[in-house]
Amino acid sequence: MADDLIAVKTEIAAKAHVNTDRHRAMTEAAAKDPEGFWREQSGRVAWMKAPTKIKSVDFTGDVSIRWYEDGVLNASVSCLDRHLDTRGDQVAIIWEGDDPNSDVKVTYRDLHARVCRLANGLRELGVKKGDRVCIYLPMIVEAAVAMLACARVGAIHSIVFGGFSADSLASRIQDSECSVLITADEGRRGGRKVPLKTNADDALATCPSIRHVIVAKNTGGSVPMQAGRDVMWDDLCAKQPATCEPEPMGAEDPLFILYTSGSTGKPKGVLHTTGGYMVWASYTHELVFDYRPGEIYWCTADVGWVTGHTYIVYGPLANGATTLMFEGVPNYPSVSRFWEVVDKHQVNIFYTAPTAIRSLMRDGEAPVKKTSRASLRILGSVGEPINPEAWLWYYRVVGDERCPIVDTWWQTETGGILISPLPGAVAQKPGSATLPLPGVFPALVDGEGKVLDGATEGNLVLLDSWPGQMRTIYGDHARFGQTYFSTFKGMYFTGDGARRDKDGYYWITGRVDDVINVSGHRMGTAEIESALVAHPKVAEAAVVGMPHDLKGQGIYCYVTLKSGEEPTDALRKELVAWVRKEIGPIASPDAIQWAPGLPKTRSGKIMRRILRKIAANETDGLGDTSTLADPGVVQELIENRVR
Ligand code: 6R9
Repeated sequence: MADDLIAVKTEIAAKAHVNTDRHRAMTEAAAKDPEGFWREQSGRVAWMKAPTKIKSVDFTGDVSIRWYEDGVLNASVSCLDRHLDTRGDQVAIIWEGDDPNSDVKVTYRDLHARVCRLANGLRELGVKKGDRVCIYLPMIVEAAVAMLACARVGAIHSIVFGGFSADSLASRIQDSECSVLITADEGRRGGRKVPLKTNADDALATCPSIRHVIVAKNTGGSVPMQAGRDVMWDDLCAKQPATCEPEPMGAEDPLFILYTSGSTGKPKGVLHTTGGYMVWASYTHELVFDYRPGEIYWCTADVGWVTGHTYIVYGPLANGATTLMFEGVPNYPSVSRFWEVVDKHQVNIFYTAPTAIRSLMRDGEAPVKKTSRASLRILGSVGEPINPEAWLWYYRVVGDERCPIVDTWWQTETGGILISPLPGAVAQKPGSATLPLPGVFPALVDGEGKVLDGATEGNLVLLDSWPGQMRTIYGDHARFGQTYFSTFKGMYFTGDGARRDKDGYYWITGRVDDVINVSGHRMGTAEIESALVAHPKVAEAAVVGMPHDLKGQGIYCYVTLKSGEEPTDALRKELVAWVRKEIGPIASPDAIQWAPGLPKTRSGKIMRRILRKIAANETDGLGDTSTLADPGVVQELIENRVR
């Protein structure tokens, strides 16, 4: 792997919130006096009553995690009210539609009024502190308004990604017994319409807890409305006052639930609370993106994922930023879309996922190079390991070698970024998430939970809490302890494996359930994928273990070629030789299957569980494929399995 350091850029360091010296000082302070450090950082949010108790954490026994527990606040006040005097007329949200000719700008003052109107509407419908409200919306401004309106009245929002099916929506509503659903007539993505209200109606047939449905008008498509249950957003809000008393919330009162899949069982309702989460969102957004007032910041995630929660809505708005919300997709109407939007809105900070970068790489440099991108200052990556090849393309082609890349490692469970370079402080290595943020204490442990020192590889754990950590699985605290704290006693287990190099840099190798063992050699599938993707003809690759008589496990590779490349036997041999050369003979692929498409979740994560089954020829029990973006690719892969 490329271990070359890319030095901190002096022009970034000169003005950065955190330079190398400050990074060191903060890291030391947070380790020496965590109470003092986090007391100081708590000043980032607007408290109705400032906390005097800072931290109370026990990772053993029943597991109890509390931060700022006697503080009182309301998240919507931190995101809106406190900015009105200083930046009421500043744009809070730039909305860019799927259609390149549609955009909208919403100031902090407008956003505050819209949130207050909906909050009053929710109260009129009987929503009280602690009630659960499900949000099933496309990427429109109403999604942010709905989140903040729930926060304003103390309701716990549970967002379900607009690409999820009626069944997935129903099971999430049932699990947390939501009383209100906020949706829209239809969504729009890549020129196509998504029938949200119709899906919602299907889901609600099995959701007796829902008393009211609020329907935002988006496409204007006609949708059935059920009298007594359904109300149009505009009708509900038109009559409401533009101010609304915020509900005083204890720091440990829940802010939201977000469902995420684990390696077993049903999706878990990850629960985040108010005070610690808000401090974490603000702290990490400012430090990692080096956010400065006046800058335009764009995270391409969907609010249906945790990245959208923390880095489109709560973090940026808490910091008074201008945050861009994008309804569309990277390749519509053309593969230049991202960069055209960057130029159109003069985006300074751009945060996306490796899967998007890799797919755009397939089309070469020209669609990028025809745009200016001169406004860009910092680039970010999140969601999966970014292979050095994609990292370097992002760095050279998109950022013109001018913009540092922050490769941010974190999880739904962690609430916000834990491991990432700070652009003014940490030299980068392509493919490494580098160092923990000040106040984060990762470690690598062996299979028995023994902490390993120095340059090594192991299971990634966190030895102590941070304010943004999840507090429980909604309705199942026992499962919380079982899932995260029982594998290694007294530590939070991430489920990821990582390598740490001689400079203390972390290289996330992927979920440990993706680790394969070939003839006693442990290998990260991400490592082999990264080698494959480094080949000039390969666009994307997914690697899984398969049963092998001699070696225990063999290496099975699914390879998507770049447009125009021919899948030949000669190329297959070339790729085997290539991987042997890149990693070593132990990493010699046993099978390479040409894959026109890979089974991905709608958030772009490859579903390796399915690929492992196909490789193992266990295609009878493929399990739930309902969360796939395109279930059709699975059949294609089964038919062309390599024997
Ligand atoms: C934020 C988010 C979490 C899992 C995580 C890890 C992978 C995320 C990564 C990364 C390597 C990064 N992951 N960021 N792996 N480098 N920068 O994606 O949350 O959807 O819960 O996924 O994603 O495997 O454990 P979530």
